Amino acid sequence: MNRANSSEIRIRKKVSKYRVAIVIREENYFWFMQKGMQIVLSVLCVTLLFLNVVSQVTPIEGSDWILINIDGDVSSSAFEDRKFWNPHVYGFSPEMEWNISFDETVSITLQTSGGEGGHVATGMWWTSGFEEGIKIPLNNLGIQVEFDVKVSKFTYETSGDWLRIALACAVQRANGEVVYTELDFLDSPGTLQHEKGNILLGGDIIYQFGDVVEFRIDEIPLQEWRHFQIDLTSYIERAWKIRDGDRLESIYIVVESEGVPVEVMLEVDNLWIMSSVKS
Ligand SMILES: [Ca+2]
Repeated sequence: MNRANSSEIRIRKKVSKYRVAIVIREENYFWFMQKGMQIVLSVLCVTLLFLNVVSQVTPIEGSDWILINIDGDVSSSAFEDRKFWNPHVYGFSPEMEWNISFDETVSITLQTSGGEGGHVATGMWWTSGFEEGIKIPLNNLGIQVEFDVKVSKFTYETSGDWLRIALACAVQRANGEVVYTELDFLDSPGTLQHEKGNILLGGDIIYQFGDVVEFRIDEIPLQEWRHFQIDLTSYIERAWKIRDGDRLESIYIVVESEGVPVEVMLEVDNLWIMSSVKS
């Protein structure tokens, strides 16, 4: 058989005393190689996802964590809950519908029919949600955040649409400027391909521009409660390099979309913010 003209690749394998010849066609060989690569990549992705999830629920180094906020478990009257959780909407067209209600948990719904983008948000602001009623200096404190979330609806028209749900925080700097760090736990596919992010290059930044740095921390399934425990200081540090004079002014859950019909429903509970003096 002429080797050069052969479309077959011969692999010999020594098994014990016997020699076994496996003859496979080239196209099959490449098919096997491709499948093999797919399996290796899948295992890698699952492992990375597992490590990522585990890292979010591992207790954070530090002791004497002090609770910063009030009513994280939505246990007050609906009137009081609303005061502590500061629900609001920004942007969108007038025909959009949104609702944030309080009954043991926080329920958020958003329905848009196109037009302008915007966001709905609820969570803890220093003015009403923080126990001390002051912004928290970050230069010598670690901040961790815990919360439970269940998303029951997350629909958009096309995969190119821009829809995301995140835990976000605002930090005011010494010069008065406010910067935002967002940790997305559910994104539409289009969100993950933004030119101002590095997800396509294997990074975890969805968007970085101006006063926003947005990380991807998870992609949670629908209809299931998920618990998060997050070392927020490490993300703020990565995004902005914490400096003297930086003060935390809010931490909240936000649903953001831009200009297309979307429908979202989710519940949030047990949003607790804790601080600890850095050792
Ligand atoms: Ca509750």
